[in-house]
Amino acid sequence: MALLSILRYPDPRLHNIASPVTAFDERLKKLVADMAETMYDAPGIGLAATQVDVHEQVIVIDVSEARDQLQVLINPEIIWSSDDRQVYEEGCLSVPGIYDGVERPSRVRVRSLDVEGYPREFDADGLLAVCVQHEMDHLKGKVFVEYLSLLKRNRIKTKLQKEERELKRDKPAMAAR
Ligand code: K1U
Ligand code: ZN
Repeated sequence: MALLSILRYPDPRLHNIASPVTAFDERLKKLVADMAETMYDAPGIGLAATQVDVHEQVIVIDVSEARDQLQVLINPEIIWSSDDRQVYEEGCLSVPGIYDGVERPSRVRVRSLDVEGYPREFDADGLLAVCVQHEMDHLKGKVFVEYLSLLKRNRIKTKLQKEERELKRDKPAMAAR
C-alpha cells in the first residue's frame, strides 16, 4: 500500500469531473487500498479519488469512532434526499485548517457499487449523510468552500496560497508532494 498526495485548494484539478469506473480489477483494488491508507493517515473520515488526482468515481469513508468500518463507494448516486436539512461544520483534507457550516439534506439514500462491482443501497443520516454528500461533490468537481460567500472563499484562497508559498520556501520537498 502507499500514501497518496492530496491536492490542495485552489488546485484547478479539484474541479475535474470524475468518470464512472468500468473495470473492477486489481488496479481499482490497489487504488481503494491506497486511498483508505491515505484517509486513515491524514486523518480524515472520507476521501474522494479526485483529491488524489484520480478522476474516477471512487470514494472511501469511515465515520466510526473505532475507525474500523471502511465503506467503499464506486459510481455512487443519491437516489433520494430528505426535504429537511441540517447545517454541519465541515472540513476538507484539500482545504487544511478551514472549517465552516454547510447546509445539506439531513438524510439521503445512496446507490453504489462495491469494489467487486456488486450493487448496494443504503440510507445515511447524521455525519455519514454529510460525508457522503461532501465526497460526492468532490467527484463533481465541487469543493465545500463553494457553498460559502465569495468573500470567505477569496480569504481562504489567499490564506492557502500564502501557506503554499511559505511551504515551497521553507520545505521544498514537502511542497512538491
Ligand atoms: O477531504 C475530505 O473530503 C475529508 C473530510 C470529510 C468531511 C469532514 C467533515 C464534514 C464533511 C466531510 C475530512 O475528513 S476533514 C477531517 C475531519 O473532519 C476529521 C478527521 C478525523 C476525525 C474526525 C474528523
Ligand atoms: Zn473534502
